[in-house]
Amino acid sequence: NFIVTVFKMRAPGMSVNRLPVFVWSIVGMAFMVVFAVPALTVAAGLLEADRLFGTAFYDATKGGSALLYQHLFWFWGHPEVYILFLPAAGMVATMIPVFSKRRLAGYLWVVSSLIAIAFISFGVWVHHMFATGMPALAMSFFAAASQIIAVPNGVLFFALIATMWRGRVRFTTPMLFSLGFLLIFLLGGITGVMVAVMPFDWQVHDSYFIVAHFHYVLNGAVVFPIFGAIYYWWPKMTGRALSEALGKASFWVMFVGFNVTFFPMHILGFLGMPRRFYTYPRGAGWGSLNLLATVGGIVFGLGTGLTLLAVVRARGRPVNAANDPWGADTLEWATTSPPPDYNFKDVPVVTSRHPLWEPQAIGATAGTTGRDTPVGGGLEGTPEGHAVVPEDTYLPFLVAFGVAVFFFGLLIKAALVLALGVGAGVVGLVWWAWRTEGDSGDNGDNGVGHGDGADRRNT
Ligand code: HEM
Ligand SMILES: [Cu+2]
Repeated sequence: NFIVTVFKMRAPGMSVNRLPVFVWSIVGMAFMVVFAVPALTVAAGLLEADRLFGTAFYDATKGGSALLYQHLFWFWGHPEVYILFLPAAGMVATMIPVFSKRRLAGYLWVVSSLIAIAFISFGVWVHHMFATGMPALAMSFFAAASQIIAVPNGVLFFALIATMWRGRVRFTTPMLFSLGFLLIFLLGGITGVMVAVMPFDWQVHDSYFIVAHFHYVLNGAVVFPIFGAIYYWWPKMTGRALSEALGKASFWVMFVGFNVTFFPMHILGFLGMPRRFYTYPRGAGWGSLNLLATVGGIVFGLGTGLTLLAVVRARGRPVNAANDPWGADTLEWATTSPPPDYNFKDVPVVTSRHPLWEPQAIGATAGTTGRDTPVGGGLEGTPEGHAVVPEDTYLPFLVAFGVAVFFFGLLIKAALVLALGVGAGVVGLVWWAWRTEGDSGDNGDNGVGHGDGADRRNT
């Protein structure tokens, strides 16, 4: 969906070098999902076969290999962490320029780095298996690739710092969360490069050091940007701004709580505390740091609670957010807050990477009608025609529900439940495909820009 939308349904003039960085990050993420998730599907499929049909893909006693499972799992698992990270980086690279009142420094470099990260992250999965006793030479390639990924990350970092350096920074809530991202991801990235070094990893593997690493990257580099993005886009999504006072308080409480919780875990790892145990022996010397982490966890929870409070309080407010409350540059801020279902009555014509900072840069095509939308792509975003977007439907939910029931049936080994799941899934899928086919009709190849939309209306 994301890939087709970005490749084929861009506004006229939205050439690839004018695409917002956030959109680039979504494209990178979507391609990674396409290539990474099949490995997980296969891993789960073979596991099910071992469980149900007595095959022995993973059972070493019958000639299988447990390592095969790890390879398949981490071939998905490592790209997955960057699947989470890429959109978050895109959010930060969107917000920092807006609150620095300056174009993103090195747009081309940032976009190339995001794409490079997407590629490289498929060549590092064995760094999760350094302790499995594979040949050191084989593993060293993966160690090198893991360290190389710090290069595009560094480019991203310096571009963001340069943007702030040359700009006038406004410390709004989204900006604070973005700065929190920079600080926390820096530490998480450094511990990442540390564990990418095999001899170091052998010391800390499966210890709390790893728990510290992945919370610094996941929480710092994904959760903080998402919180910032909630404050940033909430007025656009709902027409109601969130309280800046609560937002800033939420940030500071979360930031302090986060570090108090997870920083001590680095030290606990060095002290030898293993991960994946719910308890530890009295007298191991880990007590006070764990107590500190517990207190920090409560503080962090309170901090997220402040954002929840901001969201609840905003619900009672009138819908009066301005179209572009932050003075941002990208197109979503050109329409009303919240946008109408169709986003724009007249699809904008784009002539700049920062259309709202150069108002003369927005033109408008003829209005579209009904569920009709222009189709355009290629490098230049050239209009090619138009397409009719299908009506909203709950059918994908039915398909997902069927799939979930199917897997539940496998889990409890109940054939009837399994069959019901397949039934619901297949019915949903066929029905969905059928009506999508009917919706688009055969008028997808008419030209665009006729002005009078009647000839393009879906009847
Ligand atoms: C500078 C880039 C990074 C490098 C070099 C790196 C390296 C590593 C290595 C070598 C491990 C395995 C440690 C072990 O189990 O002994 C690991 C674990 C992990 N990393 Fe990273 N990492 C990086 C960035 C990230 C990011 C951005 C995320 C998420 C957004 C992430 C999430 C995780 C997670 C969840 C684990 C633990 C997996 C498990 O349960 O065993 N890492 N990382
Ligand atoms: Cu990894």
